[in-house]
Amino acid sequence: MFEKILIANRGEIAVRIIRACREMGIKTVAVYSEADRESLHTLLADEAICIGPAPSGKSYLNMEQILSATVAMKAEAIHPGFGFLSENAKFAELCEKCNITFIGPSASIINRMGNKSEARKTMIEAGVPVVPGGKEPVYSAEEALKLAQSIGFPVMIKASSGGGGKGMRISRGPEDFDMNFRDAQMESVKGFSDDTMYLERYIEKPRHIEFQILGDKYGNVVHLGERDCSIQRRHQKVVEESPSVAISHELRKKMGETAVKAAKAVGYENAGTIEFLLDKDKNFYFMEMNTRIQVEHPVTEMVSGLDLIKEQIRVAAGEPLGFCQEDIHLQGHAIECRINAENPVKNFMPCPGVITNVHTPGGNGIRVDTHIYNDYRIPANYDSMLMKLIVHGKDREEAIAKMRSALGELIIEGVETNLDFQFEILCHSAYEAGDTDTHFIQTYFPEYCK
Ligand code: MV4
Repeated sequence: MFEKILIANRGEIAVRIIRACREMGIKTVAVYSEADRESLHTLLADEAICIGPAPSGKSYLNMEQILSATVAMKAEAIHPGFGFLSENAKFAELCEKCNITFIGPSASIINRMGNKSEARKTMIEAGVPVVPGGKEPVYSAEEALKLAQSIGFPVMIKASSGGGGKGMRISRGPEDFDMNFRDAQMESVKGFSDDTMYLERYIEKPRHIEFQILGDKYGNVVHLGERDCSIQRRHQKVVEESPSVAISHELRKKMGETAVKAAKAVGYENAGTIEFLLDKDKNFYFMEMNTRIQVEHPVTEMVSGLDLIKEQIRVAAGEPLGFCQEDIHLQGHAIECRINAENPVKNFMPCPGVITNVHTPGGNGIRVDTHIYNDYRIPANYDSMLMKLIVHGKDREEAIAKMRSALGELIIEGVETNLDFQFEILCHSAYEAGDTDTHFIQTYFPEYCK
């Protein structure tokens, strides 16, 4: 096992990783920017090293600085968390070259799955269902229109390097195709310096269902069930839960086996997520693979009883998975609400500032993952997520009741948050009924979508 791990991240996930390491008897090194001297991860790690100024480009994204810090502090492995360098194939490759273990899949897998049209092609060849559409990428509006006509409208135009909805457009017919294709491609060139596009049939009001998978160095892969992350706002997840109300035991088995097949097709190692779109008729389609630990991993931990960060560290150190698919028993129902420093009535504008008072809920089945504390100053340089409130109940009804109770108890003062918005969602009859597709917020909270 590793003796010392460097955590190349900040905020609640850095704290989460430090705690897992400490429980495993592994020493921790935090890296921090000049804006994060007083951040909880900096204070909580065994050792901490400043890696540069506040802007992430000069600190948390600065590969040379992070690698130098790892060597200087004599850490054997880097946990990248999520965001920042977590899906940067070049960084994973540099780690490999420096003889530092990158806690995640290999650089070549990150590269292959980060290219969405290549991932799609890989899955087609592996016999994994994908959204009907083209197998090869397209580069010009003319060839794309021909393909769109053979797929049938409406179509989704997507950038191969896209993410977070960037470089993505719907085309409802040949009349609007040219403009949408050019817009999407321009956005992709601007954002990712890549003009590679691909087309899929547009699925109306799908659910976003993702399967957690875990693989070791010996070809063993298991899935840990699904998370329903359909409640999103501008491609940012707001509420996540497991299991999904839309998935029967039989469908879970089928989708889970498909997720494992997808992971095995690329020789996947470490924790990963297979994202599917689920349509109204319960057809499911591979959409993307995420090659990192995700923000919403705690909902899977709550229903599976596993610690995903510890599992990541164990498999990265070369240990085989200590269980097989039959050993995994998913129990009860978990929900996560993301609490952000933002103002829902001002278009969810981020609201950095000083936390003047925080009171966190607790009790049976309540988990709080956060890095905030009284008098903590939230820097304006990073994302606005302050806390993840996670609950676990025997069934969905109990989990909802626990989340309402926990949200009601939570106090965060000094900055605006989306706490009241989360409470409104959890109290909505459509949420209670499980009527939660990807248009949930637009449909039931149009006043927040202006
Ligand atoms: C789709 C789709 C419908 N049909 N693809 C959004 C972000 C990117 N990861 C993929 N996305 C979508 N792809 C086809 N062929 C609808 C979405 C989509 C969406 C997906 C998951 C969660 C929320 C969403 C919100 C709007 C659109």
